[in-house]
Amino acid sequence: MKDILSAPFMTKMCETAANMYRLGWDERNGGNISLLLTEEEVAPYLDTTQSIRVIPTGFPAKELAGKLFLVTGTGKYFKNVQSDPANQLGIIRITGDGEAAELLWGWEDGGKFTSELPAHLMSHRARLAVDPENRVIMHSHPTYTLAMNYVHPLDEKQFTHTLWQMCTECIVVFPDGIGVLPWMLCGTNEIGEATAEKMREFRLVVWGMHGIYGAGKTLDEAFGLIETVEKAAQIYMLTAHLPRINTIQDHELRALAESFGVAYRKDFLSE
Ligand code: 2HA
Ligand code: ZN
Repeated sequence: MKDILSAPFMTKMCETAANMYRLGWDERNGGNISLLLTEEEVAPYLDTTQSIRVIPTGFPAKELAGKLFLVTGTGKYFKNVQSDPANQLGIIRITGDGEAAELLWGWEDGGKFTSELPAHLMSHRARLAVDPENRVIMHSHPTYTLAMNYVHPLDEKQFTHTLWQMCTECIVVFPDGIGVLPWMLCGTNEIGEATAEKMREFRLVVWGMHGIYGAGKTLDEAFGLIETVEKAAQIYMLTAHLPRINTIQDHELRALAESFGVAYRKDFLSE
């Protein structure tokens, strides 16, 4: 077997968590990531028939039975992922009945998956139904995005529109817009179900006054979505209290989306 710490999925996960920490999105144990792995990419590094322990998930995910995920651990700090992956991360396989996770690697100190596993698994299920290539669900607490939650209406049309206006590239990067949930209790099946419902329509979902979820085919795609939202939110927060004398007009946003050929939320622009 090859050294699993050298596997591309592992090094990329560590690099991504390190970048998220460096950008201030994941203080203390804030944030979590799950990456869907294929048997083929794991096989050279791990005997996937060897289960270390079985951990109940607390909800059924039958559609994901047998699937492998690399996941961040509950109570673990993103700050430490790169230097200590075997305690911070785990590779799990969803059991045949969909109600538990077999630990195949990681959490060597007895740890387990993120408390937000319901939101992650339900979101994977929702994204896979619309995009069979989706592999990543990512959650974090980016500073300016969160700040904006306190001073801007938590309405998905208005929230998306404001961010589209903040950087020319926004409508090209997230033409599908941003779903917005009100403040809800985190770590529950309810917020997981609500997130997954939004994920049928959006790759980005704001958890009101908590943080953001991003989905993508790769870690870079999910990261890049959140990074672009955060950049736009930063510009909003740097300018919201100042008189606005210039703005990108809706006809210009439309021209951008048409020129780049992206499927954008036309109903998020005025006529
Ligand atoms: O895992 O971010 O939402 C820590 C969190 C919970
Ligand atoms: Zn959180």
